[in-house]
Amino acid sequence: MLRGELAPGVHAAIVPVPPLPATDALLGGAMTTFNFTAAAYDQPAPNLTAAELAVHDAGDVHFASEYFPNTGLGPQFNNVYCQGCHRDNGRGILPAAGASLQPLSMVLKMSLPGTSSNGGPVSVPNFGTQLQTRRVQPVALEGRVTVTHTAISGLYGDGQRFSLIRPALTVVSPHRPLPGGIQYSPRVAPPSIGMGLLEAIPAQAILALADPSDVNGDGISGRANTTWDAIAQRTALGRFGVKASTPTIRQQVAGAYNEDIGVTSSVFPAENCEGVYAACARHAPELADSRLNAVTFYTQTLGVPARRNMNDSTVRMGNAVFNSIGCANCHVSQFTTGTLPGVPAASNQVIHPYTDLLLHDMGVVLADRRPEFLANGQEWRTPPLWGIGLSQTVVPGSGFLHDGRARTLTEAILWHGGEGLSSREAFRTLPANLRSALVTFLSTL
Ligand code: HEC
Ligand code: HEC
Ligand SMILES: [Ca+2]
Ligand SMILES: [Ca+2]
Ligand SMILES: [Ca+2]
Repeated sequence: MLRGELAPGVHAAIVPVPPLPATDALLGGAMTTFNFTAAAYDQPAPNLTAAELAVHDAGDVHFASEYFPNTGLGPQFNNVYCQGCHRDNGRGILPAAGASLQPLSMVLKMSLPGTSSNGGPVSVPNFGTQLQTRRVQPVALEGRVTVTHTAISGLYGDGQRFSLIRPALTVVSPHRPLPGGIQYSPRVAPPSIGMGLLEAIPAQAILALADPSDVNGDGISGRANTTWDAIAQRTALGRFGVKASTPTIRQQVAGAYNEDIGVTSSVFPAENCEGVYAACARHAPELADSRLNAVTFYTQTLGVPARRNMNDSTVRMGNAVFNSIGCANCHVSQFTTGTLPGVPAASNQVIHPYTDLLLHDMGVVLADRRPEFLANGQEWRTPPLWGIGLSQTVVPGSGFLHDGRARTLTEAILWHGGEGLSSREAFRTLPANLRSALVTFLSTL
């Protein structure tokens, strides 16, 4: 028997979860929304006051406003606005194989081995910690990226075949020679819904789930990331980004303006290319604090779509499979938020994000081999699963996992390794009807 394979007869023991009370459909508590169209991720939380909604709407406008060289764009950047990567707050897209096109809605992080003075990744001289694939003339282009895909196939327990694709990104035509030993991490933009609620989860509730040396012996050893709070200038629990290396939404947003769009702010006043070209020299911040505040508030107050068809019998069966094969050990279904200063709408809510916000070793096949603060090269933060069934409605063609390699929810599960291997193996060896029930359940989140 493969590790994690269910003992014969266990399938029969999986019975549908009982019908759930209607309130369980409110994944985002009072921030839950009921638009299930392509605009599903672009809804303000319904519990904002009129004054809050006005700030949210101002942030929405900025999120979708393009930058130009005369408004601060670049000189080195990946995209001209937030919306370019998080289309309608949805996911980025992994470029097709063979294309030497720019991966516009994904970024390639890069660093040298070791840790910087604040505990984070070490900058690559002349490149920093992210490759910008666009630039404003006459500044040189940091480099281009080409994408290749390798096909991998495998078999389900019942002999049915599946195939996966594993992408690789390569830097070509770098503006300066690349030193040896660079660690790269390709990442597609994740959805940006429900962020205020994740920020409002009390740190103790997250830390309580950490089990770094697997004391309870369930094979799951989630660890919290401890990162650098650039605003408070101290170490802090990380929650955001695919390795939970960012402590707050404000820092995530200011960081995105800086690295992704080339726009400086009071939080990050240096251009991402400072010291490399004259056009990158220090100048007054390009982003007004009022705009940073509005985009931060906007991102914190996007609603989360409600669950659909929760009490359908197949969905209840899929939910039972989710619980019984260990998915819920990392994709933790329920938290109660604490108080998030300035965002009362996100405070004191019972939510169902399906994440523990902890880092897990997901095995060599998903590894980027690039540490980020305490996260090692095989660890990733459990992503929230709320809204995941609408991801491809919001952005057709978008995939799953940190680099967008999984074309379907099924493929996302099949890529789980490391601490997720026993769940993955249990899934792989389930009868087809139970595999399908699990995926149906995910598609209702
Ligand atoms: C070039 C593409 C790109 C642009 C432009 C971009 N992002 Fe992102 N965004 C990403 C990627 C990639 C990540 C994951 C980053 C990481 O793991 O460190 C991310 C992460 C995030 C997250 C955290 C999501 C989570 O689940 O933790 C938020 C919030 C966010 N972006 C908001 C914004 C905002 C607001 C803007 C505009 C100021 C913006 N992004 C611009 C690509 C982009
Ligand atoms: C050990 C913890 C763990 C377990 C157990 C686990 N997951 Fe995950 N899951 C993760 C992590 C971490 C990722 C992100 C990996 C990456 O991006 O490379 C992830 C990613 C996913 C994604 C893609 C999410 C996205 O936004 O792209 C889906 C879907 C998913 N898991 C479903 C499941 C299901 C279903 C199960 C049970 C069969 C399961 N997971 C078991 C930790 C876990
Ligand atoms: Ca600039
Ligand atoms: Ca750079
Ligand atoms: Ca454990």
